[in-house]
Amino acid sequence: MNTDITELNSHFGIEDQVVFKTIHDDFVIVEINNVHATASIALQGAHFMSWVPKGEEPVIWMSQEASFKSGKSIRGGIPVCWPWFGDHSTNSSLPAHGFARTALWEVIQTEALKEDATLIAFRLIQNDANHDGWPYSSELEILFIIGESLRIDLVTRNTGESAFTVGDALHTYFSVSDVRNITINGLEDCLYLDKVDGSVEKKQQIGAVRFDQETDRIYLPSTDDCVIDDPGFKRRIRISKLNSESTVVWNPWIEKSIKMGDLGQDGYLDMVCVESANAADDVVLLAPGEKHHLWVCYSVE
Ligand code: TA6
Repeated sequence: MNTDITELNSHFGIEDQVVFKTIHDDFVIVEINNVHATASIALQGAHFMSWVPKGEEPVIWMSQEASFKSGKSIRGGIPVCWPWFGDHSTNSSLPAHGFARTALWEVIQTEALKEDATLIAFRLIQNDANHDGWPYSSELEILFIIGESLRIDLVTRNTGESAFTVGDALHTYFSVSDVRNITINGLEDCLYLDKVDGSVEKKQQIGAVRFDQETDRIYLPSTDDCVIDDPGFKRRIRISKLNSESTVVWNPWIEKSIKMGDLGQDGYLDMVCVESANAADDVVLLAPGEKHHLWVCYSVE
């Protein structure tokens, strides 16, 4: 696996636009800088960590207490949940949200696009360690286009001889002025599983989603754009998606934040997760040779 900074920069670097470096001693990241925005992505998990459109507040939230240690998930950014969402269906000792977000990925492409945007793509490095709970032949790639918007394409391929069912999500932490003062539109009347009270009966969303307590919901089916309306930052963040019928909305609130310990002092006030997923009944069956694209576009209005 190529983590040599010099080699990465010589093969994939683009002068002043795509630069690889290490942080916290040995954590390899890539920094992107173009006319539209700056961004940063860790090689571990192909974990998108920051996106700051020029002249905007950061759109993606990163915890002040996030740790950048090999094999440990990063609190914030856009964790890639794959090949399952939440707990593994039969073996709860396996990592929640799968292994992709803590595994090493390799860079496969970088390109300066004509609309002054930057493309960068990664592939998950499959190895024996990855096969605990996932005895299948598969390939996972992710492509980011950082421009006026942020476009992401998570592509799962079945490269084996047997069908498999895959769950995934872009577990995106959005930065907000104060979660108590925002609303999420686009989920009105949708049914949802409420994980806070054990997801027994489906509930129905009445009006926009507001936050005054721990919120952990899987809206299903939900295919419309979601819009985070944030009067404090005087902006709206639009979340468009394709090939996903489940949307997860999460804020840990006070007690859970304290238990989790890595959201920072009152960090829960500054973030909300709106996750475009294939979760619960929305998991995807792939026959040999088939592929699935989970696609999102984030834009600021
Ligand atoms: O997507 C919401 C959720 O499943 C919550 O239940 C909470 O566990 C959150 O993900 C964070 O999970 P993590 O494994 O990153 O701590």
